[in-house]
Amino acid sequence: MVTLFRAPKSFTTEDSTEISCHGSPQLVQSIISLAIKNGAKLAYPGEFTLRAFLNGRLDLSQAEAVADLIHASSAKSTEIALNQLKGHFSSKLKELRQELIDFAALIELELDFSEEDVEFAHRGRLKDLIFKIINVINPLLDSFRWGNSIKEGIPVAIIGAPNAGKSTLLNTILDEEKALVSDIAGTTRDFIEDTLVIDGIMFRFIDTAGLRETSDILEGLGIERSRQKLREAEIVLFISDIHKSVEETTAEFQNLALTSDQTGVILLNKADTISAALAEPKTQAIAEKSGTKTLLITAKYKSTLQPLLAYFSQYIKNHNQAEGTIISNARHYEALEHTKLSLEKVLAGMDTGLSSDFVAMDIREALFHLGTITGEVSTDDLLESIFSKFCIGSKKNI
Ligand SMILES: Nc1nc2c(ncn2[C@@H]2O[C@H](COP(=O)(O)OP(=O)(O)O)[C@@H](O)[C@H]2O)c(=O)[nH]1
Ligand SMILES: [Mg+2]
Repeated sequence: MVTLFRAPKSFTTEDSTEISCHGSPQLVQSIISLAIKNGAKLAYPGEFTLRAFLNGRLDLSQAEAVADLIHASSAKSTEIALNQLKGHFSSKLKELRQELIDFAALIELELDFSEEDVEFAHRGRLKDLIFKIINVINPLLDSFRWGNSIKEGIPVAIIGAPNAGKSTLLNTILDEEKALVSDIAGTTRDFIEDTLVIDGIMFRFIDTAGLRETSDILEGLGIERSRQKLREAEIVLFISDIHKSVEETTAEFQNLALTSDQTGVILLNKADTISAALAEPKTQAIAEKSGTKTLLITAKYKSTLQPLLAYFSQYIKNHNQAEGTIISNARHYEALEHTKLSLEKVLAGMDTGLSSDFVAMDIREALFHLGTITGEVSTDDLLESIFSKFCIGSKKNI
């Protein structure tokens, strides 16, 4: 079936057609070949969206949202991409940018009359505008850490001594025999990673090689990777045998030296091999001594992991509370940060009585960075790096 879209009422605003057919690759291939034989050419990655952008159908951040939507792996990342696609975020930025452009024009006008010492641009109002823009930028910058976690998946490292039950835990959480489990210490050498969506948010669970001193070179390399995964994680599940002493487990956990950005949970494993009368007071004691959430589990049995899964749900709830737009795009984050720095330079310049031409330069710089987000300012390199990531279309440079 062929659908015809007449310009400008199409995605790219150009005349276009879509062909719908049954999904067998062979069938699709022969239709494509037939089209090419009749003068069609293959689209480059992201070419349709690039055309939509160049023809003014979408701005750049909306075009990026299309790519995010294609790659979205959870309900929440879909929601963020859709919000960005709707353009509230970019229209707000465009509005502020326009106000700033108006001021820049006035200041530049002053430069033409520099002999006469006139002031067209009211400095107090310019300051107000800059504070207003910074107040819009700040919460966006703050939202990025969470936004990025939603997009890439929240990294959860499973850390602990050999044979603590890390691989068993991974397998039980995933409901899959993903990692090899054995009673031979040092079984897991490289890290193993898989994702699971909980309450609309993707988590990346990373099983690692057990931390210990070793003379085995391969195991040593694995342990080095464990430490790297530990540093990169947002949540660290520290798993330890319930038979270990309160002091030992607490000290090992504290040795991980988690940063203030990271959240740790202590999991005391192999509850099935000890009486509850012994295990429960011990769990209590470790929780108190470490000041960290501590759960008693039997990694082999999913039913014992309910409190852990509830913990993840609560973690999501706490982070989702923040209102407003969430940014998940590293490029936007960087551009906003640069905008803020330039605006702070404008403020500092005005406070120290810097001459108008320098103030104007800093405003131009802020306008540039702000403009790169929505694509009012763009270069071929930038467009290429964005649209080549669409991964749909023939693999050739734009
Ligand atoms: N009884 C019992 N054994 C467990 C439990 N979790 C793991 N194990 C055993 O402990 C050994 C080491 O487990 P593994 O997951 O490979 O530990 P890792 O080295 O930390 O990855 C294996 O023999 C597992 O069967 C548990 O909850 N209860
Ligand atoms: Mg293992």
